[in-house]
Amino acid sequence: MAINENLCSFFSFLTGTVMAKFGSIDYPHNRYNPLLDEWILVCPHRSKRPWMGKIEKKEDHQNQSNETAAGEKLNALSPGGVRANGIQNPLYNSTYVFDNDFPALIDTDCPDNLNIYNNDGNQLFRVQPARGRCRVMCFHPSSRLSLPLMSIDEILAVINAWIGELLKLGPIYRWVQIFENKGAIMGCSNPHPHCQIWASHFLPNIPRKKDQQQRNYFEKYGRAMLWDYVQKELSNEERIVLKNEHWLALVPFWATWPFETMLLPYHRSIQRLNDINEMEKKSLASIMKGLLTIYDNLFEISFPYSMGWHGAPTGPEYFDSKQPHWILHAVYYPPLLRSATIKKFMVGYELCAQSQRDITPEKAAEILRQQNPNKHYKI
Ligand code: H2U
Repeated sequence: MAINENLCSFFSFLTGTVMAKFGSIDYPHNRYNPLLDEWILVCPHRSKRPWMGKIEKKEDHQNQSNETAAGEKLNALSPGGVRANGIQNPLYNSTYVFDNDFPALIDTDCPDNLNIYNNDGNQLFRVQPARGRCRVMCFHPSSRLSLPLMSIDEILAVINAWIGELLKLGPIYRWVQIFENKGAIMGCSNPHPHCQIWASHFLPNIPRKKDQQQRNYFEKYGRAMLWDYVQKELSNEERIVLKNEHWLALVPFWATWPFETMLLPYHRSIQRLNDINEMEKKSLASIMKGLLTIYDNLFEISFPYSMGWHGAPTGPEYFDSKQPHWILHAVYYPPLLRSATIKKFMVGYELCAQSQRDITPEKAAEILRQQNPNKHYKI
């Protein structure tokens, strides 16, 4: 029964006006992601396939979302909450940032020469030290509020706290990854609204690739890749979900996840979060609220995703230098596909060969645009 309901609602989603308007690319094709130098296989006709696989429980999202009574109980991230190591949080009334009690990266004196695996200099067994610092940021004192349910000023406080962390960690670390895992389906371990910050002395794979690709483009054309990309998107608009005076939320041409979006500035070239002015911060808070409200309204759940900020790399040599090949952007990767209960799995062909998606980015953008960014389904 649940399977049929899900299929029916998804078919009606994709048929009618949406299908008629964007029915032109209805055959399999590969799309290029210039930021990562990768191809994505797009198979729109596959949206029609029956689903006999895993159906997530809708209540799972709700139980693990931060809006239930369960989430209200004092937990380790709440004001006054006692953390796993016995430390009690202060009674904070806005954002609160602390060093992760279980950090993946630490700044201890790991030896530079880790040659136990390749003491003959063999290139097939390379090891490098990995040092860094991990932080946790609580967005709000209430466990019941996710970002789209917060006020603009409360989201602004989160943006300011992100910038504060970047200003503190950026001069020291080569990369400062701010990311939010939302929902248990994305591996989030705590329902209190929060994100993490992992700062490392090395440039991780994805930013390293993005840095190289954008640099190559800049050297060839004398303009930032994402600047050119955004101007093209503005002239067409079919992948744009939301726009305000400074920011654009769109489903990238090369999106991999069904309702993946990218948030980026379009009025001027901005390299990093700490480059944005007060007006831009406020309009960023506003577009974040709108985009996340759209996400929640789509399946009427607290929408799960992993999001992260990507801006010009940092570190002692680079923090104060201009890196005009970069444009700041946030990426949102939600796992849900057909409904609140059907998840897209990146397995099989995706793991063994290449990322693949069914619904086209244009259809995904159209579906997201149909949601009201100004009214959350819960309010
Ligand atoms: P996630 O929900 O994305 O897993 O992030 C929660 C982080 O909070 C996680 O990295 C940390 C976990 O290590 N944490 C503490 O540092 N102390 C605690 O007492 C609970 C959770």
